[in-house]
Amino acid sequence: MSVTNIDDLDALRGQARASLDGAADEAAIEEWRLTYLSRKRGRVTAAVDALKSLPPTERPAYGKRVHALKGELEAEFEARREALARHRLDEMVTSGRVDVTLPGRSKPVGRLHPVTQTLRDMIAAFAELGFQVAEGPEIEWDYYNFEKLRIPRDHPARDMQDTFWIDVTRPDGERPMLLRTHTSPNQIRVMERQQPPVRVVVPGRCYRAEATDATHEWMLQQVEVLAVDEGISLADLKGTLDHFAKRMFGPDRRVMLHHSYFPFVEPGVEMAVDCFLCGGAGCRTCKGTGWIEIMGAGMVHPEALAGVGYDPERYTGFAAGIGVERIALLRHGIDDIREFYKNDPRFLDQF
Ligand code: FA5
Repeated sequence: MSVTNIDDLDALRGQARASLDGAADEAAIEEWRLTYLSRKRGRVTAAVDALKSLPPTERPAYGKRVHALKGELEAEFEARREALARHRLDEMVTSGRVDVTLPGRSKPVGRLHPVTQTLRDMIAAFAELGFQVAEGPEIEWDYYNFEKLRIPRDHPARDMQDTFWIDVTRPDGERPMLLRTHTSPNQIRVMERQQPPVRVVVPGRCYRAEATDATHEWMLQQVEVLAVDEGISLADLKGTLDHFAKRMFGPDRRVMLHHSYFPFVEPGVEMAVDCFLCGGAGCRTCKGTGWIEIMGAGMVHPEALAGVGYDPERYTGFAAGIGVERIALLRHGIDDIREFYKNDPRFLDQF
């Protein structure tokens, strides 16, 4: 509609103001500006241009009104644009606002597994006495796991440590490997590598085909202890294990050393700690004995020393194999070893 008189200007003003009021965002008011105020196709611009084609008598009144209208709409447009920009800023500030009075959201922090914590404390107790840490393979030769430890193929001691076997074909014939049943093969591995004096601890996982119960798992961790030198005696073994037990359980815990049999030591002993649950009276966890066995130990057998080229007339040594989970059970008063590897955070979070 081309505007040529004052009434048309009033109608144009009404439409322009109504549609500016309805423009809800910055894109809409830009569209409005193009419609009414753009230099090329704006309707108000056209109304100003129409001035030239009016008879001279009408021009003054029309001209005054059309310029006033243009000025008014330009001012309204600016005001509306500013209001919308302010509104957008307010919204950004409000939506991004942080309520500092709300409690913070804590992130869960992981920690070491209780068995790992115990293992580290065990190693620290031996490090204080000058022992170094060594490691050996979890998949082991029958040769190191049994034969060099004086447990030949037909020896009944193998029955106590049944495990998972792997047959490996080598150029020199078939040789069985297995998941090691204890850390003791590292006695041989360490002695083969070095000459006395030896003072090492060897931590690691072991595997047994075990009917599991409250104190037996099919995977267990041990720490092997080995000291070989001139003049080492059973008193050194006792003194070392005593230091270890006091360090782990404090001075008040009762510890018992009694005779036992392992083919690779002579004499052999076992160390037990009084049951934390029943205080020695006998319960399910200690199988009614009042004691929980924590390690096997003994004086390294002279034949084992000779087997690695050590002179058994000159050197003597002691060795021990300590169950890490058993120590953790006793320290924390846990009544079932199987809790450790269920990986239930409700259990693990307590340590
Ligand atoms: C041995 O493994 C010998 N190698 C220990 C040894 C080393 C003797 C050096 C002499 C010299 P034994 O099978 O008793 O022994 O295991 C040693 C310790 O490992 C046990 O006292 C116990 O603490 C832990 N242990 C053994 N079997 C399991 C099992 N199934 N679950 C959890 N802990 C176990």
